[in-house]
Amino acid sequence: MIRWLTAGESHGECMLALIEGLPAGLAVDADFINQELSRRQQGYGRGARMGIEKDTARILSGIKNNRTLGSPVALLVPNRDCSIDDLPGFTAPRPGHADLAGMHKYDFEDGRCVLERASARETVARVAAGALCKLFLRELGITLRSRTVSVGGCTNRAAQRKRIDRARKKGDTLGGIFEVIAEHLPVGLGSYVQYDRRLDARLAAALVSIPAVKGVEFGLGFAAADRYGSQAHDRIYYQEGRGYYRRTNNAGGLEGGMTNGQPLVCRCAMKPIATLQKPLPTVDVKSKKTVPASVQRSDIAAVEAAAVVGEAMAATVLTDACLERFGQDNLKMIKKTFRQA
Ligand code: EPS
Repeated sequence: MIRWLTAGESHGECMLALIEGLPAGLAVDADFINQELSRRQQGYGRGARMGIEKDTARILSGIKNNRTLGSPVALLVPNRDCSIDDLPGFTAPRPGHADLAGMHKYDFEDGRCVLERASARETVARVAAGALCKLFLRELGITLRSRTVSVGGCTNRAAQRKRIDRARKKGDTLGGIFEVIAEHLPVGLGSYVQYDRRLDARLAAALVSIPAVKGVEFGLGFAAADRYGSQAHDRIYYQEGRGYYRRTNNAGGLEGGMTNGQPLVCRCAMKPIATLQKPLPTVDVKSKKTVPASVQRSDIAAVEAAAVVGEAMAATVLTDACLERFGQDNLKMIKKTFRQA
């Protein structure tokens, strides 16, 4: 089992990931981790911060000569903008952000005390941790990719850009839908025997934890609810040499909370970014008067970046499920068990 946590404030010194449970003997490709961090920074509609940062990870522990030791791996990504103590506070919580509930919960008068940790900048650490998991999965031949399905309802790339430009002009923001696909998965990751072992439940929890993600579906997802069973389920075929196979993948690679050998297809709906340059009205927590919400530097849309975070989150869950099924201690043994399964 892997256990992992992140630490770091958006404008603090750094973002950190601490991952325990990766097997010994895994080659750690630092360039790959940095490529993943760079992918997270891309996308049309990102904010000015992405021009400031050049996210690069330092591996602080858990490796010797670039191979994992089985001990906890700590990854550190410095923040170039580390002005946390100099940034102004605010008392006008942004609708849709963590500000108001966070101020109430932790007894802060200043919304910045919430913003700093609630910021989607935290996903830097998730992508770093996810990159390590991807390296592990790659050893078993399992690959992950993603794509942006839509932004603000537009599926065409040119239309998405136009929509983002229009949102920027209006001081507004957009959300969208992204898809994460994992391929070459073995049959039987996860289990039907207990609710918390179902792989779809574990993936959904991981994906919906991404800031602004409000919905997750697998395969046909919500659309399956409108179909006859005969038109929703994937027929099973068998061929000598090939084994069992399907001609459709409406289930998105999961049946009974387990992988069925088909590509895993998860789709996530992301709400529009909560920081608007032309802010919504809110209530000032000091004066209790109606005021415009606090305006912060932010993204217009970040669906492309969220898709990379989605890959990382899915990679952590799939790594966990593989370790559960094929062993935990060292890569050599895991690969051997994997081949025999
Ligand atoms: C982000 C860093 C943040 C935001 C954005 C994502 O940096 P800053 O606040 O300094 O501009 O650009 O965060 C949000 C949109 C949010 O709502 O928290 C990043 O690294 O991804």
